[in-house]
Amino acid sequence: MEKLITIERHILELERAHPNATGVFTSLLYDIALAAKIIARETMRAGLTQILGMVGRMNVQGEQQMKLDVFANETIIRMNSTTGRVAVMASEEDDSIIVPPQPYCDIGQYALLFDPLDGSSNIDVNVSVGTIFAIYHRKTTSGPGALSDCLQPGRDLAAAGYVIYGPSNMLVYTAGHGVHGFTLDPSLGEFLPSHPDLRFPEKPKYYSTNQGNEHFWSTGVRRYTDWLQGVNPDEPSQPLAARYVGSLVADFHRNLLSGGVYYYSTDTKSTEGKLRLAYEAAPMAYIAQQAGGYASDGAQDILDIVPTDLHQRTALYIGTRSLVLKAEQYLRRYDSE
Ligand code: FDP
Repeated sequence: MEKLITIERHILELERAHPNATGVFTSLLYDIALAAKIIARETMRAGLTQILGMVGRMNVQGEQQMKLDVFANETIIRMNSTTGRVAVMASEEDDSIIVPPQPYCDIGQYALLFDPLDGSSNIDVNVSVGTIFAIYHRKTTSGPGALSDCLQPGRDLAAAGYVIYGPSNMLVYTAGHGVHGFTLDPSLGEFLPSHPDLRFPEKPKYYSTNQGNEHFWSTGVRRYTDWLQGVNPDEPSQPLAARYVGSLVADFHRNLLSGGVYYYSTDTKSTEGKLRLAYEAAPMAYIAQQAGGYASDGAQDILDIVPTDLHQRTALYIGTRSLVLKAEQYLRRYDSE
């Protein structure tokens, strides 16, 4: 009979496989899972709140209703500020690093980077959104955590994951031993294992991109898209179906389960790309790699890029390995004069 365990037990059991583990890392993942439950609860309420017309007004306690992305951001920060596990944090919502108060910022061993509510424009229309997180060992050896602890290449990640708030809420994470998916059982309030050892399927089904940007794309990106659609006369291929939610977490998750590629290229309108390297592209790239996939900026492995700025943007091609390698091939062939 399959054993029934919670995410906390699962993390603990993985930790037992590492004799030198102190338990700090396990607790940090547990803190994130708890923050995810709180955000999931609020996300579910958000739809209702809007129907009842309360957003932007006072709630029953006389407080202003908080926007969900702000709520998610504050929840994760509060959950991790005084545990003594995190030396420094960085969020999509904050310009600078977030340093926990003394003595916690001194004793913390990890840097936690996150996008509290990715794809947030979807929230107003009741479509899936997500949280992305990245955990690094701190590099600084004493004192409070610093910016340099957050500017590490994805290859050095200790763990990464995402939470998807959708028809059901799921937490998917990797700590370097495969990718594990958990589904929140609302009646128990626990994440239960539902998708052990996730891997991209061999045969992909989908491509996901904002094709409204086509006029701004390079020749390489257009030819690559033709190839994905099976209409490139120079290179016949099996056409893939297009699916685009406009929330990286949701698009990635679907492609992880069904096979496919998500891409947001650089173009004449945004020469840097759109997605953020440190807390969007890098953690998702690590998950992709652990699931047998690949992520590239079109020329190199996302995991090799060392960020120089917290909010640095990048192009991103991510998903089934062969599809991402093909993107690199097309960009090399058509765009690298
Ligand atoms: P959003 O701006 O809504 O937070 O993180 C950036 C992101 O969402 C991705 O999640 C999403 O895939 C992409 O941007 C959507 O961008 P477009 O609206 O330009 O397609």
